[in-house]
Amino acid sequence: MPSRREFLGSVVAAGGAAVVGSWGVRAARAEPPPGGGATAAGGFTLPPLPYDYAALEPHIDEQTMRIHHGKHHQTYVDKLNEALKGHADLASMTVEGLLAKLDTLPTEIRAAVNNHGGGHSNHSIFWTIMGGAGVGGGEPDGDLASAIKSTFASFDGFKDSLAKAAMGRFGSGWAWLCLDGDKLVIDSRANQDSPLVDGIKPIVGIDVWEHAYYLKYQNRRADYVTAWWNVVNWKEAASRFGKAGG
Ligand code: MN3
Repeated sequence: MPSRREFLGSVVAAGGAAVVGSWGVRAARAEPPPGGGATAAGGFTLPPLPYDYAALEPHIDEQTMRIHHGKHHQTYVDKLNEALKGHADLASMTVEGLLAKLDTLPTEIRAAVNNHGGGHSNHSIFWTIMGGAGVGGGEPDGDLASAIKSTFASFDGFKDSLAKAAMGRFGSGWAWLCLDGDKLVIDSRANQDSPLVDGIKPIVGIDVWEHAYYLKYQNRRADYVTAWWNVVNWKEAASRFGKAGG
């Protein structure tokens, strides 16, 4: 049994084996049907949370985590699977692969993959780049720290830039630190739009949909953003940065 962290980001389809890709989330191939051929559609599953629902307390409350992971993220997974019914070739791809070729997908499923595939990918990243006491908070070190410093002048400068993007996102969306080519950038998008659609690789990011904070913070998004820095898992962020080629 792999550790929870190793297991994270892998997705197991019924009858399939866990597959861990460098970019995380993929639908494992189910056993081919007798006679071979197409794999079953609907292989995306909710990745387990790599910590307890209460682990991010007091910064992110247990009830929010239960609903956010168990209901909201599950719904993105379910609707992604539903959209891919009848598209077994696409259902066997990784969600990152689907997002990367969004503009070539059949027009009738493009919006659903953008919304629900984006939601699945964004949240799968989000759970991994947070952690509770002893894991979350502090500052990065190593190559990621150097890159942040050279891009934003200082860690505080970076925090200000990301927080501004998070606060400036009108309505629902995300603010990310991403790798665009070999450059770190701040990227903010509406709804569940993923930077991966443009070939930009998310490193760490904050969900600013109200469902991410409303129970505890109500309309006080700024308080949630401030608290979120206490749960950022910089070790995981550094790992993502390395895998992204940073
Ligand atoms: Mn969310």
